[in-house]
Amino acid sequence: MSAENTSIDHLLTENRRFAPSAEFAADAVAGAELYEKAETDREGFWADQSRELLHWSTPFTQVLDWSNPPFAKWFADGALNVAYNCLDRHVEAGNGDRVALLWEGEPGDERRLTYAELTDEVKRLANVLADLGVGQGDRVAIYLPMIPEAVASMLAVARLGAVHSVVFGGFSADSLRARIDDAGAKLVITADGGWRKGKVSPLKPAVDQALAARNGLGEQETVEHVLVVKRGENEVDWFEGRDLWYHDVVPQASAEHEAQAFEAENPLFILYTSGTTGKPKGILHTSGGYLTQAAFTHRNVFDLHPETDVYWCTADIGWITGHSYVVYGPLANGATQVLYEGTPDHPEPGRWWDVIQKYGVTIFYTAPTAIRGFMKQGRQIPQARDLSSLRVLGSVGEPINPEAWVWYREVIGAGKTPVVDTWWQTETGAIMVSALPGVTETKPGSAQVPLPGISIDVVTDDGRPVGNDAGGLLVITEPWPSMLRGIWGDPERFKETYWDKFADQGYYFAGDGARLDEDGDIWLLGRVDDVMNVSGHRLSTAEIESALVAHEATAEAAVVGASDETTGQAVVAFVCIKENYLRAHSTEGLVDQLRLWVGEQIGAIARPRDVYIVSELPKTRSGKIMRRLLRDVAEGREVGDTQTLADTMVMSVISDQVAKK
Ligand code: 6R9
Repeated sequence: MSAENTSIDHLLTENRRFAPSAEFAADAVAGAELYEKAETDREGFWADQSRELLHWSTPFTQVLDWSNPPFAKWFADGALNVAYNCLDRHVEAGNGDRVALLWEGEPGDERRLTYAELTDEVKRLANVLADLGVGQGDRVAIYLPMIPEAVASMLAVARLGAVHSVVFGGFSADSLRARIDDAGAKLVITADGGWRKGKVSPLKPAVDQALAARNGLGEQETVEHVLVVKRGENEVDWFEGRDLWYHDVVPQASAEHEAQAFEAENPLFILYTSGTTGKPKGILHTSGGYLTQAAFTHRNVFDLHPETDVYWCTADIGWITGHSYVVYGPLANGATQVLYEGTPDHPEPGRWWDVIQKYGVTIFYTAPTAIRGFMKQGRQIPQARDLSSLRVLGSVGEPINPEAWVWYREVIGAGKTPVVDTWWQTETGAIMVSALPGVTETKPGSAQVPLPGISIDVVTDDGRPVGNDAGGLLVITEPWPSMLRGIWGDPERFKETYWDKFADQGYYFAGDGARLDEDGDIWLLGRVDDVMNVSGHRLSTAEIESALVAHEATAEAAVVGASDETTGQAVVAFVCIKENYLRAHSTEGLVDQLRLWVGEQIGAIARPRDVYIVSELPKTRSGKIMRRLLRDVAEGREVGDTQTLADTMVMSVISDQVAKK
């Protein structure tokens, strides 16, 4: 990155600071001594955490084996059972009556499962799976809505030492087929359908299609059985001999099942990342290191007090956040959590706030895109609910602009809850960069500091540290317990994608741009492919979006670099306007106002060439804005593949709105 990279300084002029209250700090799980301990002996620190947080059937004596980089082994001579750690041991410790899952279906139905009940369910299901031939190392695909059986399925597979591959319920039959084939899954666990936006969205038909011969592929060959949960009550086709109803086999199965210990590096799951190009990558995670870091981060970043907290992470189990912070972290820590099936705005925009009020949620973890969506609807909606139970708020998935961060704290957190912005990836398995809520003085918009035991730097393209007050590429400089162990079936691609770029230094390349401020705090600037170059100046999409969103009219903004004959790239912005603003103002002249505003906020170089006012932005099902598609519109090209969009219609609406201008 160039030294005259001054334009992104704008983000860093954010100077609001929020220190933890003395009251919060006094009762906080994590104190500053964690950093000192990790600093003195990094591996010893992780070994201590692992011993403290987990039950090892065979204690480990080795911590990290990095003799064959980039293939790491953690705690390799130890053995444990992941499901036992998430379930049985809490029951054995006398906490069987503690609620594990406070489940709410979208139509308003409810189920509460205690640790004892969830353990029982998982043991029965493990017996059923074992009878169907699932054993250590076998792959099981899970394609389910957000229902308790989804959590139970992941844990039952883990209990047998088998490997799950959860496929998000919004993915098509083709994507499901590709993932089942790549992993060579033996069994699929699905449901007839689940509730979304007030109606049943079918799942089983997509499984049937995925397994059938079509699109030039023969019949799928590795799947022997499909286990089907009844949820949507929709009609489904049935294949005798292959398909089984969950309710016909699981309640009848024995609830006796002794968990066998597996070695620490036994594979736990494969999770496919929605790759920007090409074939999805099957990110592989293993057991002991993954569970250690998932449990450690969940406990310390969210200040979990398992006896009293009610935790809610809104992520679907189809994403890494659902794996680490709905299933493994919270359950390993014996937390009580909300599991919600549906969409945030059904039957009306305040549904999430109703859920928080109803269950007295104390810790809430969601994505910036959701927060900006709520900002767009206006603060009256959350303010009509009692959210006073909340005491920690978390953010994940993309950079959170300071305006959204402050709104989150002020409106949702009553101006007093700590907000933790957590940076991590499917590949890292668990949170890597975040404030600790009882320790860190927080800065809106900055993910801030590596967690204890994690080594991060920001470097130039050739791997030299940029130092404070400069931008570059985010790298992880030392192996960490929950790191990916590879890409399923493709060790070469694993090396190429993450390790080749900084092979000399042995750094992991995350693919994110970042900047260190004068205190050395980390500001994430988006994927490096989202960094624009305008007249030789580097501009961050995140920075300009942040400026746009700071304008009173703007609810949400996406910025792309469109190729431009004279300047190389030009800034093109797509903005959604707040409903409240539209009620009171016309949009006449607003485009020019916004252009000037950005110029004022950042500098003339950042002023967008074009600003388009649109009603919605194209997002993936995990809520990431698909800038690639907006770039197509901005450059006047035919819009590319929209398959991974949550709403595939949105691009034709945007193209029309842009054409009308
Ligand atoms: C957990 C998750 C990973 C990518 C990552 C980065 C972006 C995630 C972020 C963030 C800025 C944060 N990202 N958290 N950027 N601040 N707090 O989202 O995993 O779906 O694999 O995405 O998301 O660009 O590289 P995944």
